Amino acid sequence: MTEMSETIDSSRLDKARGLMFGLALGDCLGAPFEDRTEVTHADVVAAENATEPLVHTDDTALALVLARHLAHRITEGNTRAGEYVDADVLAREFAETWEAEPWRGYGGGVTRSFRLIMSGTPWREAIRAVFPEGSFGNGGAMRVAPAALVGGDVREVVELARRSAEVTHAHADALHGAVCQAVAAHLALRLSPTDSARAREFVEPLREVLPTPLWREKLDLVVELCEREAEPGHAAEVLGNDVSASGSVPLALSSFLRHSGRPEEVIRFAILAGGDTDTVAAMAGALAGAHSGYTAFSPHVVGRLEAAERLHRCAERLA
Ligand code: AR6
Ligand code: MG
Repeated sequence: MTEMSETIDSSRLDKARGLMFGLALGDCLGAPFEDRTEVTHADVVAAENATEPLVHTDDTALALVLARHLAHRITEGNTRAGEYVDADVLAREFAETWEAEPWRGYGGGVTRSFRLIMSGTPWREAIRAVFPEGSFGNGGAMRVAPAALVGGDVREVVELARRSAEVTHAHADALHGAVCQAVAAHLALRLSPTDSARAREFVEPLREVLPTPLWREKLDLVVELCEREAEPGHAAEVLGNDVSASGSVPLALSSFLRHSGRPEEVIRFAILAGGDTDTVAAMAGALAGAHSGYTAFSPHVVGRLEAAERLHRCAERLA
């Protein structure tokens, strides 16, 4: 191996680790602050500096399932991105993971779908039995970032995002949310850690894959808020901070773009914006880690993650 390819491989691995650890870190640090009001910067820093293990929620649990699924499908010899997701198997793996640890904070709708799947209902029927128009929750987007590690280009990443999300989230806005988050992760992986992301340029490719007035308006607002250096509370008022995909994915993107190059600040911004803090911070953290890499996080805080070993293994297999 030449010196150059060694450098490329080590930066690829650092970014893959950064994506996985950033997701888990945002989830774990954000979880205790969900729906709390009047949280300060000092509260979040105190949570970072504490010493107890960091316990994750459904966001990290299902991202690990997707990462393992993708790694397994590729190892089995599937060579086209369309084959990296076996929807029937993935739906079953998500449901089994819920059944093993139902206390991780799953949404009410997916809980009912997973119960139906475990009792033998095919996933397509199960999810329509719960919400006939499909769930518009952010569950497809919160776990999607590992897809960006295996999709070779935007088209493949879009396909993987949709296929991995639709087994639980069939509503068009949930799918748009997953596509937005996955393509943003793809772009963050390709951006040098020494360059900061420029909001207006960064969202251009996202506009191409999100051809609806709602999402294009959200992207315009993301750019405007970044350029005005809006505070987290104001960004949440404008973009939303709830459990819907359209009310949370843009806020995560905005957190990343506002502080790109400073991953701890990205996660703090997402948490200070309030609402569904674990999921917004998980999505923002995945983008920040994909951009800045694992080595940009404090060793103290990543060392406290409950799933640290599994996150390392998944990143190594997918990188
Ligand atoms: N009609 C009405 N309400 C809906 C609909 C719909 N079509 N879709 C979603 N909801 P869910 P998630 C509401 O259950 O997206 C966890 O804390 C409904 O109230 O599909 O996987 C995660 O960590 C439903 O219970 O779950 C995320 O933070 C809720 O949206 C968050 O929940 C969530 O949709 C979302 O998880
Ligand atoms: Mg959660």
